[in-house]
Parts: sequence; structure tokens; C-alpha cells
Amino acid sequence: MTHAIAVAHPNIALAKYWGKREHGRNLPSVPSLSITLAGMTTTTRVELAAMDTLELNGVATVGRACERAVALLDLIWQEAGRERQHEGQGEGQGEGERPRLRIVSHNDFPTSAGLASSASAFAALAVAANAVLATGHSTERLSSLARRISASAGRSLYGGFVELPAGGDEAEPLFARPLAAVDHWPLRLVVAVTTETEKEVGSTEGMNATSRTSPLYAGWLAAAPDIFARIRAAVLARDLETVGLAVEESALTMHATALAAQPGILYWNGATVEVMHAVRRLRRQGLPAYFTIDAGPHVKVLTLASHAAAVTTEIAAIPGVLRTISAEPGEGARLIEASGTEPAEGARLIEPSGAEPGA
Ligand code: 2P0
Repeated sequence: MTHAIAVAHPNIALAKYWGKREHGRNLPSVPSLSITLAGMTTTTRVELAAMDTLELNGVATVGRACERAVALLDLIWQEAGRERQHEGQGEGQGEGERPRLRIVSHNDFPTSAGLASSASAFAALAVAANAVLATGHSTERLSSLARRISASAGRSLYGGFVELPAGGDEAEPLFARPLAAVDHWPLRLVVAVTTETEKEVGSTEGMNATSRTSPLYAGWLAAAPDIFARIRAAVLARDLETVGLAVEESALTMHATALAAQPGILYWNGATVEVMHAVRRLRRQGLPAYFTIDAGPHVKVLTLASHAAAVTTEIAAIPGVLRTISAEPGEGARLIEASGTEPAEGARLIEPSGAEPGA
């Protein structure tokens, strides 16, 4: 196989991950639960080449983004070798030098602005590289490897509602698990975009500074597992009020912890705060709407599909909201083309990973 193209979607955490238990292996200190979103897509093409290169949204990219991409390729290759050795197989993938790859990736949504572009980027890259390198890893294994590079990427391997446990003492491999399928619950996340510029403090940097310096970090570690458990149970029960209130609790507790870091990490702008107030106002007027905020100033408003149009109209009218994106649960990372075979529109070479509710 000489080339492959994969697509993946970002995910938004209802129960947030913030902080690492173990930096070297990127093990999260708290469990998280996310919805993989349709409607925002990373498309990544990988092909055999003379050297590793990364082109992101049309621009040749070096530095940290490229280093992380190469680190994922190395992990995918080395893990194949480790598995062969473990199973006593002969020579094959994962031995010797890894073939070099040209990576061309494109996002159709803002990069590095709190819309989890690293999640979809590394999930798509894992699937495409696994095909071109012929490493044959399972989705579970790819989730574990992508998680090592960006924890939220481990979740974008799967569609629908996805959970990622906290790292434990024996936590390798630690991978995300599908909790409920795309059609489990017709929710919408209305994204209020409040800037088009890149954030100043990246997620990794922000959470590491928080765990190092915030006096509230111990409180976050104590609170997060219970918030996660409530969200998990209420997602399975399709109980929007319980989910929504706990989603706001998760986001606000995470941000409170980050705000108390030294120096304080403030991801919000004025419009972020206005949208939070508006969401609570809508709720008082009887619209089911709940907010969450990631490592950026955008606000994601959780509601039912049947109320998405009304919520969008209200949110789009708030001063400082540049535009809105209405996203619904979407599928996991998947291959759409490989080795010159061009499947018909909508066809898939591998099935996206679905989920059994409650599995
Ligand atoms: C989340 N975030 O659960 C949380 C909430 C942002 C805020 O996961 O250091 O890019 O690469 O593992 O996964 C974004 O952080 O961090 C993230 P690393 P990642 O969605």
C-alpha cells in the first residue's frame, strides 16, 4: 500500500480530562467522557516518501506539531514490532527502520482554538498510518497509541459517546471505550465561536501548569471521578437535566482549578461569559441548554436536536459570538481511501467502530 486517506472528527468532553497522572506515558489523572462530533472533519492523507513531512492546512509544518506526528508514527511501528516479538512471529512490520511518510492533513474547522483539533488530527493520522505501514493494529490499540500523543485523540477513534478511564498503576495500554452509539441520543452541541485566533496557552501546557501550581488541583482530582460517574449514568439513562448540570459542573470546576494556577490560566473572553449567562437565562425560560468550555474561549451549548434551532438563534445574537456551528454525534475515525482504490462516495474500507449502549 502506498497511500491512505482517513477522516476523523473532534470530540467534546462532557466530563473533562485535565491533568496527567504520568507525563511520560501521558496517562490522564481523571476519567473523561466525550461525544464525537459529526460536521467538523480532519482529513489526513499519508503516503510513502523519502522523509517524514507534515503539511497542515496547506502549510509545511515543523516544530512541535511535526514532532508529535512523527512520535505517533514511531509508536505505531514500534508497537507492531513489540507485538510480533511477544507472539513469537517471524520478521515483519515493526522491525528495522520505519518507512518514511508524507502527511497532508486538513481541518475544515478552526485549529488550536479549543475545538480539539489535535484529537481528530492524531486519530485520523493513526488510522491512515496504520494502513500504509500495514501494522494491522486494532482500533483499541490505535486508541491507546493516539492517547499517548494526545489523550483526547484516543477518544476520537470511536464514534458516539466515548469514555477514557484515568490511568492507574497498571494502566498500559490505556485506551478509550465506546459507551453508547451515535444514535443513542439525539443531542446537539451548538458551538459559539468567539474568536478566530489561536489560543495562547495550549492544553498540555495549561494542564501541566495547573497540576504543578494550582492549590485547587487536589480538589479537582477528588471531585472529577464523581462528576464523571454521574454523567456516565445519566448519558446511559438519557437524562438531560442531570447530564447538563454535571457537564457545567465539570467545566467550571476544571476552569476554576486552572484559574487558580500561578500565573492563572484564563481561557475565556467577554463573549464566553455572556454566552454562559445567556444559556442559564434560556434555561430559566424553559429551553434545555447547558454549557461547556474547553481550553479556549468558545462555548459549546448542549441541547436536544429538537431545540437546536431555537438555541442557535439565541446564541448567534449575542454580541461577540462570531458564528455558530451545530454539531451532532458522529462516527469514529475511519479509512476512506487506500492504495489507489477509490471507494464510491460514502463507502468505507473499514467500518467505523460502533458501540453497544452500556457496554
Ligand atoms: C478534554 N481537553 O477532556 C479536555 C478538556 C481540553 C479541555 O483533552 O496533553 O490535547 O495532548 O493529552 O488531549 C485537550 O487536551 O491534551 C483536552 P494532551 P489534549 O477534552
